[in-house]
Amino acid sequence: MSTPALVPLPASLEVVDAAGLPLTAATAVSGPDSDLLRTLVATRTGIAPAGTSATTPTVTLAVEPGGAPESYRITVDATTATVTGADAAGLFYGIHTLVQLIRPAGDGWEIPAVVIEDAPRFAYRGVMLDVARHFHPVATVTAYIDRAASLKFNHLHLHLTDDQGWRLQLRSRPELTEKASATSVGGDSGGFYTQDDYRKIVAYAAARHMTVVPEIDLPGHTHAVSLAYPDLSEQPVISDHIRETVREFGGGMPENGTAYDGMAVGFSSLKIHDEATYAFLADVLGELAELSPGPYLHIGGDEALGTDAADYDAFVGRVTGMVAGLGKTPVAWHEAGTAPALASGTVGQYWGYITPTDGMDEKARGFVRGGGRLIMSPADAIYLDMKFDAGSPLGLTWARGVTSAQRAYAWDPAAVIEGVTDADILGVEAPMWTETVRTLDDIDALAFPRIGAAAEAAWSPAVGADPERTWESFRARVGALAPLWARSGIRFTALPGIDWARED
Ligand code: TNX
Repeated sequence: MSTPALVPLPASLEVVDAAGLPLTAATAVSGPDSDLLRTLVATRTGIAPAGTSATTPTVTLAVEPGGAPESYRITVDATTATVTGADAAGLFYGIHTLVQLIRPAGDGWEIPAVVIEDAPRFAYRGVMLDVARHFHPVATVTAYIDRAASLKFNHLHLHLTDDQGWRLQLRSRPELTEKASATSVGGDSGGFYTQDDYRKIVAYAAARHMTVVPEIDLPGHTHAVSLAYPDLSEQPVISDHIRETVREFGGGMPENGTAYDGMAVGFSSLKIHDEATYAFLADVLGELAELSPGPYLHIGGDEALGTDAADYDAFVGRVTGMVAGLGKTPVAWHEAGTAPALASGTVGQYWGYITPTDGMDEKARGFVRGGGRLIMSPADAIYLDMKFDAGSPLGLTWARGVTSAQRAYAWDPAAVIEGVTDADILGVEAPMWTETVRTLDDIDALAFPRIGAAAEAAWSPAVGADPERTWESFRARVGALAPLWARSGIRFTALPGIDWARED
């Protein structure tokens, strides 16, 4: 009997040498989230299990408090499958594991006989979606939430603002979306979320045990602000990098007060010595904190290339303090780790390479020294917007060129930054920047299957702690998910090196 193929790999899986549970229209389902399981089984098999509890076989779902947060246990034999979560999230993840277990048997379907005990390695397991470079409507965001939640991700980081657009309507500053949301990269159309849209996203995520982490990128990546509030913005700093990007990718030179639809980074900055900037940020961050029930508020901080280093440090010190004052935990990209006055407990997001360059590791360690922890997003491993095929129009290549599924897999979060161990790591996040990404199909094509590697880095035992935590094992396991993904409408890319399963 072949070993069940699960992604992310569970903490423990025992295959029992016995008959599995037949899955038919007569199979009964009972307990909390029965409807979710029925829907997922119907998507996977075309059969909706509609038996009553008096009939066998039976799937029993339950929550029994006591275990680790988000943990669950599954036992399957010929008459009963039981999924027991330590909490509602644990049950939710157990249900998704059970669905991955479903396999064809004869003319029908079965769940193989197993015992699984599972719990996450890291508490924070994130995906990021850039809705600024290209605006993505609510339906795309909720579809991505479903995809990510099924792989046990529990945070959705929304990159809500950048040079190209401001995507969240604010009551205190309505001019932002009125004047700075109309376009996307390449002259594509823009858009923004109304407050109701944003609340809908937050609620949809929460119902799938995901917390939204909103980001307002500061003090750079703020060209859009100049369309609404020209007085708050410095003039663009035009560097060789900007000229090169314009040569390579087209688009005009950034000009304050005019929408920017190119792909250059690092030219914009808010005025750091003007108190009006902080009055603006008090409104923006205050309203964002009020709209966002989650504990985190991301203030960006990346690539402020035109900003003087001392000014930058002073700015992120002050702004992380403002966020802490709102009762939220600030999160910032790793550059902010240089700031001596960073609010204590600020979380850093590392986006350097798996072998750090240019002192990025030292910047990241600054957060740990400040009593905070790190989110690991190494660009050359799990930036989902890196090109998987030189010939595809999708994706970029700056993080060590065209990538592969194996490169996305072969790293461990605790082996990237010297001195940073599991205790210093809050979790792992896979960002999706959208300069080249316009649709859900584009998102799927880039994210799948590499998002599976990110899920495994975030959830599964460390590399070396389990004999199945290898590329050889992953390439077989992730390939076995192809029928589930196809039936779920996920337009994944059949990357080379993976044994893609077929089911006719
Ligand atoms: C770098 S990594 C950026 C983004 C770009 C991305 C494209 C980081 C924090 N900033 O502004 O969209 O590269 O891959």
